Order: sequence, then C-alpha cells, then structure tokens
Amino acid sequence: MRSDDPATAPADAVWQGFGIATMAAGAGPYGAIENGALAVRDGRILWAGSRADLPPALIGPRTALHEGAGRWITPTLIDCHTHLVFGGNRAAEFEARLAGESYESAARKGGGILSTVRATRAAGEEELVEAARPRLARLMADGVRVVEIKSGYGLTLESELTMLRAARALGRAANIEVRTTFLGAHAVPPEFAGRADAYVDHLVADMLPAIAAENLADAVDAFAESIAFSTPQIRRLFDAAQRLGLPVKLHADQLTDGDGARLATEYGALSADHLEYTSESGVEAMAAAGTVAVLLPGAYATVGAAQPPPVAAFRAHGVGMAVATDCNPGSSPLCSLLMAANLACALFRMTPEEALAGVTREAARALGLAGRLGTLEAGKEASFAVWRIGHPRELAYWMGGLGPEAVLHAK
Ligand code: DI6
Ligand code: FE
Repeated sequence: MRSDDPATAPADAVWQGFGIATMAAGAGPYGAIENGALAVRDGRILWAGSRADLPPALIGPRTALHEGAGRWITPTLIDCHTHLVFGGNRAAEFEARLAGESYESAARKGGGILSTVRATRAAGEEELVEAARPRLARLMADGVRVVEIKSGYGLTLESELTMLRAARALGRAANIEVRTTFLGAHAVPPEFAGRADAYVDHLVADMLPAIAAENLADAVDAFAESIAFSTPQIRRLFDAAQRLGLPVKLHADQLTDGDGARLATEYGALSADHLEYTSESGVEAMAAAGTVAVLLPGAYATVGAAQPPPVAAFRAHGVGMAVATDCNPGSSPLCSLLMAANLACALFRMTPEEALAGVTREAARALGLAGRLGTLEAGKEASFAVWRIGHPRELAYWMGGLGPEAVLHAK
C-alpha cells in the first residue's frame, strides 16, 4: 500500500527490511509486503510499501532507521469486547457447570452475572483498577494497545460510574487507549427483581443521561436474551442512546436466536456480538447495515454453546468479522487476544488471515476507529507491533504466548 502523495520532507523514522502485514482490505492475503518499508512522521504513517520503492527523500540525516532482517510488522492488536473491570471471580461456577449446572440456570438462581455484581459493588474504584491491572497487562503482552471495556457489573448509577471511571483510569495508568461502553442493561439488578421495565425506565431517565453528561461512555451496549432484556426494552434504551448521540452495540443471539442481530442493525449498531444462534436473515441485515460481527470463542467454549456462529454465512454475505476475548469472570475468563484468534480458527473455522484481520482491521471498525487504526496505510496512526516470526499466519497458529518484540503506539 503506497501513498499516492509523493513525500518530500524526511520521515522521523523508517522501518525497512521487514515483512509488513498491512491488513489493508483488498490488498491480497494479509495485505502482505515482503521486504517492505514503513515511514513514520509525527506519529502517523507517511508511507508503506516495498523497500525498493521507498522514496529516497524520506530518509534524511535525522531519520531513525530500523532494520528488519526478516521480522514482521502488523497493526497493534485491538480487543473490541471485554468486561475487564470486575470484582472477584467465578471459578466455583465454572466447577458447578462442569458438574452439570448450565450458565442460564446459575443466572436464574441469582448467581451468574449477579454474583459478580455483588463483588463489584463491594469494591471501590482503586480496588477494581488493581484487580484489572494484571489482566490488562496480559492483553498488552500480546501486542494489544486498544481495549474496549464495558460496565455492567454495578447496575446502580454510582457503581456503574465507578466501573467506567476505573476503566478510564486503567487506560491512563497503562498508557493505552481504552474505549468505554455503558452496559447498564446487562442484568436486572436485585433492587428491581421482577421489575425489568422499571429498571429500563431508570436506565433511560437517570443512568444513561448522567453517564453521558460525564462523558464516561463511548457507546451503549445491552444483553438481548430471555434471561436478560427483551426487544422492546432494548429499543427504549437504544432510542435514548440515539437521542444522546451515542453509538450502540448488542450482545445478540448468544444463547438463543432472539433476532438480536437484526435489532442491532435497526439502530445502525457498530457491532453485534456473540451471534452463535443468528439466522441467515440476521446475517443479511448485518451485511446491509455494515454492522461488524464480533465473535467470541472464549465464551463459546466456556458456556458450551451447541453451535458456532454462522461464519460461512458472514463470509458469503461480506459481513466483517472481528474477534475479541470477551474477558469476563463468568463466560470467558480469557486474557489473551492471540489465544482468542487461535480459538476462532480451531472452533469457528475462521482462517488465520480472517482471525488476524479480526483482531486488527475489523476490531477497529467494530469500535468506530477504522479511520485511525486497524491497518498500516498512509495517513493512519503509527500503531504497530514487531514480531520475530516467519509469516503472519503464525500469530493465530500459536495457542497464545507469542509476544511482540516491540510495539509502537503513540497515544
Ligand atoms: N454475555 C456474556 O458472555 C457476558 N455477558 C453477556 O451478556 C458474560 C458475563 C458474565 O457471565 O459475567
Ligand atoms: Fe460480553
């Protein structure tokens, strides 16, 4: 991928002799450039292409030169769906599930998400940050530099604000980009047991406006499921989000086909997530709306869903597929995005190229960041990772544990 604009002034830095997996759409497998060069100025990619074509004017006396010797550069990884901030853990529920208790039945008995709500409410902001810090460090060790973090384990205005502040504080402390999502419609809290509609009234009238006023959420999410919220309830929430100018996304069709994917598209959702039970008509609606499918193999493996998401249909209809960890204490205690990429191949039959696009280009689209991040193309931010690998397919091949040698990400 070369800039058409012939660059004249020298770059701040040039990486040359690297393989470059630009992940640019339509640029061939991995958008790969063997023996490539990448020039950066002021934190932006000035030029990327074959080393032989690098305009000589880009290298000046003060340009820092990096020699690749066959190493590879990819965009930094983006985890576009996590619940990274929470109190406690649910290892006991994991054990119970292996002994035969289903995810839904634990939830109906007041365990499940609500047990994490109790632990999260009991923790203060600092404690939540401390608990999440090692999880974030593990994501970063894979080369992740943008992480979406949802609220949804507080379910009161105060505790949801605390979760969102903790998420933002985590990002500042680790110097990485955190995108926050308000997931007040994750479960009906005990104070509103049996009164889900009244809780949605409270979400719409009080919680969402207060969170928007503090500018603490970049998007609004909800859990569409018989054990969570109904279509009419989610419509009310999404109507309110739209009035406030906030983009939406949806946990859809995870445990049953509730036509959640289509519901998401009616609101121009950035993404619909999980999607194990999405029907062909839901896939078609997503294709028409340009909604990204966020696939979460950690949750699929942990909950024991009976069927994988319709990857072949997404592919056939041209729906972009992102892959994320869904890192959370109940359905996906997974803190490695590369492991998620591997599982997406092993469990969902995605190709290694689709999986890598899923944690870079498509993840950026799912967060509405595609104009800045996700591929290595002139004009985008210089956010990339250097790997000691022979080919980018290796990133989804190893079952986690393959860290980048270096990461450049000017935040
Ligand atoms: N679906 C999920 O997989 C997570 N949230 C959701 O709506 C699980 C959250 C949890 O079990 O704690
Ligand atoms: Fe989730």
